[in-house]
Amino acid sequence: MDYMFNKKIETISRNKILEIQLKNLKQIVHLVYENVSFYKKKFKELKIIPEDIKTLKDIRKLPLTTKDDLRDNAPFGMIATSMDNCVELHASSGTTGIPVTACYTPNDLEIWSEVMARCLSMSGLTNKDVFQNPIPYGTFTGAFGFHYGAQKVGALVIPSGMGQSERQLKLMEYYSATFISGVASYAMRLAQVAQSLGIDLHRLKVCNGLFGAEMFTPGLKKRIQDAWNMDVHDSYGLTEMCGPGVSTDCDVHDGLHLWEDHFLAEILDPNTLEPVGPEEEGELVLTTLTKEGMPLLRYRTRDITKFYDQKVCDCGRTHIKHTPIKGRSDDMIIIRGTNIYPGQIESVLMKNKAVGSNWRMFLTTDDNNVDQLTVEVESKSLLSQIEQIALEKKLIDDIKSVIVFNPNVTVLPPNSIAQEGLKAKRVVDNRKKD
Ligand code: DLL
Repeated sequence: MDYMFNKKIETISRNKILEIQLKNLKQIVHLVYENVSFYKKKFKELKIIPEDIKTLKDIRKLPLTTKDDLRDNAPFGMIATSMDNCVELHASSGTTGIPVTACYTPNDLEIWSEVMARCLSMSGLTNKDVFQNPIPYGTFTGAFGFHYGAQKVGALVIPSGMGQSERQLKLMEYYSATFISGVASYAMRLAQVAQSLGIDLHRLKVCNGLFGAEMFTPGLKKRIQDAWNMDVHDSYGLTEMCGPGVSTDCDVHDGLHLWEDHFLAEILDPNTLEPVGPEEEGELVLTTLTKEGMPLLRYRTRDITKFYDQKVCDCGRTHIKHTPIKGRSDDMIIIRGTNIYPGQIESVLMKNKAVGSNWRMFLTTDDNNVDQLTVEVESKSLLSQIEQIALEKKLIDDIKSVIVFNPNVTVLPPNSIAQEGLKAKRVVDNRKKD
């Protein structure tokens, strides 16, 4: 069974967790009310004061916070302390406009390291490991979160940064790396590069990996496991909370433990904004309980998941578990009246052994004004024309069974879909908008 970085807090009783949450919630509510004009205004509009928060259920009286609120107050309008107290800044990639900026006090960095150390230990990292971190070091939270956490565990960190796949593989071999991290799709990209260079990944010493930052279906997880012959864990997080470090799956591999002493989680119906029923799916909404730099109340993550009802896991941890993120509510595509998450397509593709790991989907409108879906996917190895046509037919049938109508499928040779940017871009929507 996996090692616990902070056994006392990871196995603390449910009653105690709730007690800590209430105490911290009251404090954070005071902090933002007194220091962030955005929240002071919201409290006035809602006719509430911090003293109205008497129980955890009272959280529902508090305002929700959205990415637009953060953008409207960018870059530093949501900071709850003097800038003199902040020592580090990170920002989300800002693919859709103004980046979200978060500032950290020394205590925020300490807590970030602690939650990441818990996630990494849960995934098997110890002070005997050589930890390679192939994530870009920069304003993206990924590299620093893993770096701080791995050092806190006491592992030897190789800050290899991202890119230059051949160099990454050589470093792994040269320094006998035992544990790697990264953006989920990059682990598969590295495996493909290794194959084309004739490097046998099973000969490397790497036996554990913790990945995340984007859609991470069980199918892709299994692919990475098999390609690298290692145990793979799923790491979830977002810049607005700290970066990676919010939750990770334990060795039971059935749900991700979310650190409830630092984050208070709710799952709401994204349309009604009411809490969903037990084990029902909805949008994850998070409140930071201990942050000083940029504490947030009820932040709408847009990430779709559900909680498990079971409170104590076989691993002994008491912190709540959620299912792997199914997708973002803003990623859901409605095509010919059917709701599709890209993850559903990926799940079908990853089940097929002839399929490689890179894929994307195009949405277009044909001359009759009907929406069309085309899935482009790489094959695992070079195929003959007959094999290619057979695979395309098979994938059309398999995808149809999930989305009801016939998609177009094009199978491409290995390594032919170029990846731009840090996170894989799976959906290209070129439909006519009227
Ligand atoms: O991606 C933080 C991170 C870095 C997490 C490295 C894990 C590993 P952002 O760039 O702010 O932060 O993007 C956050 O990415 O709201 C999810 O939609 C998505 N995401 C992150 N982790 C996962 C995961 C980092 N494990 C957004 N599974 C989140 C699915 C994920 N989606």
